[in-house]
Amino acid sequence: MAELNLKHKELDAWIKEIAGMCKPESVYICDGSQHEYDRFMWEMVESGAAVPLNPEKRPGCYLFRSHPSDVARVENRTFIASKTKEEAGPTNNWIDPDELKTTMKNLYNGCMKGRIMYVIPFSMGPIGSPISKIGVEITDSPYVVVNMRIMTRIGTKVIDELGENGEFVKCLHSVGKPLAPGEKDVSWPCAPSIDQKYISQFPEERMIWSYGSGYGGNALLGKKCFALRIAAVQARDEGWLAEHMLILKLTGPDGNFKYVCGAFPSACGKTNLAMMEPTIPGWKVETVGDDISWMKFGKDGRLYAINPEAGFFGVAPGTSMQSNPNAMKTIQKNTIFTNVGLTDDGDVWWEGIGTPAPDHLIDWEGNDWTPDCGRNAAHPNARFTAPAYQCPVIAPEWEDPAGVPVSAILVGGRRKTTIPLVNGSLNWNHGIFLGSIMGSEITTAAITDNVGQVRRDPFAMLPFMGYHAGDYLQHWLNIGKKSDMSKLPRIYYVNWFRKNAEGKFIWPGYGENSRVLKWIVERISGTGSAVTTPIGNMPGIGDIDISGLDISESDMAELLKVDKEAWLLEIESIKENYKTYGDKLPKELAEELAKLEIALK
Ligand code: O2Y
Ligand code: MN
Repeated sequence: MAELNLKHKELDAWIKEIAGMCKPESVYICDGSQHEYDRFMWEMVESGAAVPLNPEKRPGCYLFRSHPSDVARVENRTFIASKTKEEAGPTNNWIDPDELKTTMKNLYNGCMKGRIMYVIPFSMGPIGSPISKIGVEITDSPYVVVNMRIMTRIGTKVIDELGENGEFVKCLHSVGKPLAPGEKDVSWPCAPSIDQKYISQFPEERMIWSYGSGYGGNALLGKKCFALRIAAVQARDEGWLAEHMLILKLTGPDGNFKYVCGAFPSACGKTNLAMMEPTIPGWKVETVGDDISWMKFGKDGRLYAINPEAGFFGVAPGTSMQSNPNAMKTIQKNTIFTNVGLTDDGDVWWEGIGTPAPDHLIDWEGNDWTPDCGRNAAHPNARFTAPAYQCPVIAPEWEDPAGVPVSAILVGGRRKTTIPLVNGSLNWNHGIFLGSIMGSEITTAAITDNVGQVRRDPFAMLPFMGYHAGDYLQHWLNIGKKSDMSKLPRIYYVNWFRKNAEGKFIWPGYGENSRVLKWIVERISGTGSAVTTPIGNMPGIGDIDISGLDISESDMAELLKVDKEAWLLEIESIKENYKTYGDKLPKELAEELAKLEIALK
């Protein structure tokens, strides 16, 4: 510790304080170099934590297998420790911050014994952009370091950007598995029981403490913890938006382009949409981001978005050359795979990859696997971590520090009935209303009692709002009040997942979704037509370009129908959901709901 003497005194003092509490064997400040990354990878290969993949098939790629108890974000162990329970609201787990700190300090005390404490200075967004923010993650996991190097911009250049007193978010992480003298490490250390895991956000202090898990969103603290939960609070206080949205660039045959953001809950094909290959001739989609969008006002009064991340942490199962060819090309090299199958020739395989299952492989738990063994080769939440610059359709301006001007925001969910293929908002408040009611039908067998019910997930932010959900929606409404509404993005509610009476999807989805994007761009550009309905501005039959698509007129009519009976039931369900907000339900949203009911009757 004696050699540590950073010119940023607050950072220097914090590192020393954490080292004093966690008692690591040594402290290492990451410089972010390729050499450093390669060294950590090889150390993990040597220790048995990582498997290098066949360099002829997947150059620069590695496979990790997590502990079977540590495979996904743990929402029931995720806490918003604001000063009062009221500030965290009804949709977050709240613990008094002092009580939580006492509990966690006990866990942190000596938790890094026998391990190296890595200090990762990182920037969310291009270094130096007025929209970017800096964090420093302290962790005892080298797996976290290598993933953070792909997912964010890390190292000495970030320390330089911080200067002597730059602002940063303190992010502390430990896998929660100290080593006794001489004890051999396991390949995926983590806390032994679920109730020892804590993913804690302290919004007022802009601070994150994570303990016990080494996986994804629990451990890569720049992503959900900072870029959404803490940034949402910063955005509220500073007048901008930190959202769970993809950002894409859509260019038409005339060369004109628009930027579109999109909020979707999980299992709606968000990464696929962000990298989509349009089926309509002459149209092109390029990716700016696949998961998170930070939007701030430019001098011209428009909202400009950056992708605060530098990589993709995508779900592997289901990703194929058919569902997402550009993701498949992105992960060809320099990619970290977690919890996928390992083929006998050193490649990866997962369910839904689009190639036949090999006769034998090693599954995500490290066991022999054959197609008839009755188990999955990959965990359903297996992931790839890949650099965004490797994406063949990354937009050239994806790292523009000024961000990209947003013309439209999509909101959507997975709904087999009621919600049409696309519905345009009537105005800003109506758009926020659409964002507030979005969600997906519950399909998981884990929640059998509720199968078929809608889990409302406003702007896909339910697990990521760092404060009261009612205040969050009010912030969106206030953004409208403070600005020239004519310059704000238009909001569209889309639903790719309508089913017919036989239970089959009516709309083909994937690249065909470009037909809906085309209509949206035509609307924003003032050339597309629409009909005003009780629920919003919708395409009339014939307004969506279906040339070359094998879909009947009656199916299109079904996709674009306003099903009055179903909407009246929907209204009852929305009313029920709105009760969650108590007296924090924004009055503008109650008014929108009342207007909708009147319009439908
Ligand atoms: O399971 C995890 O820890 C990852 S969660 C995740 C990863 C990438 C993008 N989105 C998500 C999410 O939960 O929304
Ligand atoms: Mn996400």
